Amino acid sequence: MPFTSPPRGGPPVTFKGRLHDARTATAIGRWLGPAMVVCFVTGVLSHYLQHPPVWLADRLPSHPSWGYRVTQGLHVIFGIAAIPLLLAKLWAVYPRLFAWPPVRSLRHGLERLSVAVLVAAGIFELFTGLLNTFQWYPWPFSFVAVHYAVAWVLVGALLLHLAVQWPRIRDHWSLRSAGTRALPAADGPDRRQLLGAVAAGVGAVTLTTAGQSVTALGALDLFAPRSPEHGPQGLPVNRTAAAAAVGEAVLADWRLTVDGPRPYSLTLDELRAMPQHEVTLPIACVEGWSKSARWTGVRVRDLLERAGAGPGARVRVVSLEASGAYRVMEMGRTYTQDPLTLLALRLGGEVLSLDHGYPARIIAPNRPGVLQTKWVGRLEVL
Ligand SMILES: Nc1nc2c(c(=O)[nH]1)N[C@H]1C(S)=C(S)[C@@H](COP(=O)(O)O)O[C@H]1N2
Ligand SMILES: [Mo]
Repeated sequence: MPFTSPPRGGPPVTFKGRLHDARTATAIGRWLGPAMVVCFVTGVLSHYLQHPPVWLADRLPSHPSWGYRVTQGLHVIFGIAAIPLLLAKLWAVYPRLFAWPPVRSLRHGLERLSVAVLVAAGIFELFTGLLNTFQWYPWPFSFVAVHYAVAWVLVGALLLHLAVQWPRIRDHWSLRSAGTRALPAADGPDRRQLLGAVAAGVGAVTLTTAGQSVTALGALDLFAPRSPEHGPQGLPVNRTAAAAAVGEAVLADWRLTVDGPRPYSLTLDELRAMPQHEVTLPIACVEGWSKSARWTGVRVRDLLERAGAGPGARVRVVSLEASGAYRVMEMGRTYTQDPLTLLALRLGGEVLSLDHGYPARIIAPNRPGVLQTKWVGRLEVL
């Protein structure tokens, strides 16, 4: 009798097609796995640049100045590429996810549990990461802390999965190896078409979003949430002065206060009278967009020296913003000593616009955008 429901408790469907076999799953996995590894490594790096433990804070490298731009660019590029890969992978293996009976033995049960964790953590990371690039946080927890914690769960589940599936992965790794274990001698057009379609999908999402950090691909940047070209003075803005409630009232009688062994304060004109330096450094937002720009201002090193700080000094930078996650930032000695680290007053030759941090903002090499504090009011030598 065709088209009847399967008997209660029986397998809903039996899949024989090669698109759902271990070889297809492996072929997709060997792209998805490395993408996840790139995301994990660059993500951990980003985490330590933003939240260094005490022993690391003074050792973070301020070079190469474009380092964070590249690693965070890769984080978001590979994260976006992993989305079609994960969907394809889930599609290839879904008959196994509904295997019947659900648990055959303790070992089988544990295996399935680890896959459940892997799938859940993978979907969670890609979903929250993608929404973060749109600055959309429709959840009640802190994105940064939870995205970071789940990354460790994901990488643990991935290692376990690789270990459990190792025999199958080994047998199917190379699509050319005909194999000895009852594999089809050559791959038919169906699998090649599927993998071709997946590759095309990955290529399409990558090419149409990578332009937010890869300048050469800027013209193809159709879907990235930020275009590096749009914004005052040719640079995007994440948090505007209006959103940060920094306006004329806050800026009236602005002075830069520097606390240290010999505290002092300066008006904007006095700051402008100090030796000015020009640097070309990128803003590299954790959300993936980045853009290089030309900044002019006073070296942080000079400002700290003037306050009587020694060469190993660290600094706390406080913004005029009344509240906000990035109001206060600390900087270790590698950054404070770097001649490229400025309290910038100008951008692209013009006075900083209010949205870019007027009257003064931090710009430092090899640092996440969140630490390039705008509307600076006070420096404290630590
Ligand atoms: N005071 C303050 N500074 C800040 C922020 C902020 O919210 N408050 N946002 C940061 C973030 S997330 C980025 S990416 C850069 C962006 O700088 P831009 O707006 O000049 O491009 O500023 C940083 N500086
Ligand atoms: Mo950012």
